[in-house]
Amino acid sequence: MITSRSQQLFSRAQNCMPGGVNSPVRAFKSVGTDPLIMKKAKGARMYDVDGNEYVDYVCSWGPLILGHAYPEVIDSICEAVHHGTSYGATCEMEIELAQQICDAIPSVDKIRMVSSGTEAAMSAVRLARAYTGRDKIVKFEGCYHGHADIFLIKAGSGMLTGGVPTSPGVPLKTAEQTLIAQYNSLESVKELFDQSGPDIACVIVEPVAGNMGLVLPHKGFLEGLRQITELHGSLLIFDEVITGFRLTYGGYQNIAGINPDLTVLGKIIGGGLPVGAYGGREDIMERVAPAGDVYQAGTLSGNPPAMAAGLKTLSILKNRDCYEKLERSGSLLVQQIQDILKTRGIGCSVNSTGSMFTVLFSDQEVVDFKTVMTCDTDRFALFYRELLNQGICFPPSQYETCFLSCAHEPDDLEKTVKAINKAVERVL
Ligand code: KE4
Repeated sequence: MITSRSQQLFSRAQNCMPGGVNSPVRAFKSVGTDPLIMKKAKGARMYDVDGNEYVDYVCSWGPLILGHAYPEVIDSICEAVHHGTSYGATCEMEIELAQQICDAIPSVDKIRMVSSGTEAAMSAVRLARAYTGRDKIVKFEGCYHGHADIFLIKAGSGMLTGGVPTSPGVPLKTAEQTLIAQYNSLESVKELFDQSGPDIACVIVEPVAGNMGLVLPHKGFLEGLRQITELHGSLLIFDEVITGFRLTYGGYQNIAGINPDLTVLGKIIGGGLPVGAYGGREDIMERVAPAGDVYQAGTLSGNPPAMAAGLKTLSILKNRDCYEKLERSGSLLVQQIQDILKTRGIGCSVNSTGSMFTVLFSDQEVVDFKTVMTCDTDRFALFYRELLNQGICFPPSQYETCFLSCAHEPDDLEKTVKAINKAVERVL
């Protein structure tokens, strides 16, 4: 049920913003309804401009692991801004946050703060190219690393040729430098290295894929990437923008016991303010200007309020039993969704880990881009709108991941299960 004030504001937005949004997925295009315009949020709840209340599973696409407007985070931001919003010079808090992250993720010796995940991922690839002296990169179909040209590439015919641009504006010459492999297929990676090994600077991967719906790495997949890249002298980059501090106090790499050469971070480390970061082995990071010759810069990199939000968020995650609560809530909710789906027969499943899950409308197990493409997105759209009408706000796309926060309480989960039960009855 889209409310009238949302519609009024959305039509105004369309007069001055492309598609009426500042990021495409927010336009709700794939779920067949106009987007909601939000007015405020607190804990696990969001409120649109007409005062409709929603249990929120977007969590700003991952950053708000503590929940919306977490008092101690807000207090830290307020305290920081009273001393100025940006100095254009180093402040103590960015040193502190850098150290906290390096202490939490063993593979990260040094780290550079930037202002978005895209900036972090594109800078990590530039660094890998400089460090190896090679131009090609390998990414996986269905993985997303932000909107830099090098990442907006779909596999061309056959996986061994250079990609073709997905988005207009990406030069063919750029696209040809990006090779596309299939997630969970070491075979597809080996083939690319057989063809172009000496030219491949890096493999960049989401260790748990969150941008084609949630897809978990098969046993041995990530370890295989580590071996292949080592064998060929390429770098392994873990894009942990979603998974960084989401599943444990550190990266998914801490859980998997794998040391990538570079790690890309964002979302949670900014506590809801714009922060990205890339870090890794000292000998690689020392190539970044001004220590080295690989240029990268940013006006608001390391700004005090964003650092304050990130520092407070990480210190709360580190010192309280957040991950136990997130794990408990996640497995309880997913179990109840699976129980509902069992009564409905085929056509729907749940991929999940910790506080991340996606309800997938396919009768196949979703393990990569090819299988996620078997999802019935019309059914998902119907399911989505049914949930929305009952005050549950999932990410508006089949190809995204739901996030729980520490603020989701039993009554939020009960409300969600009831709504899903009703929505599934209508859809399946
Ligand atoms: P940003 O530039 O949006 O801060 O981060 C890009 C990025 C990089 N790597 C991964 C694994 C990511 O998931 C993202 C951004 N995630 C999307 C949603 N899945 C952000 C939401 C949006 O684009 O509006």
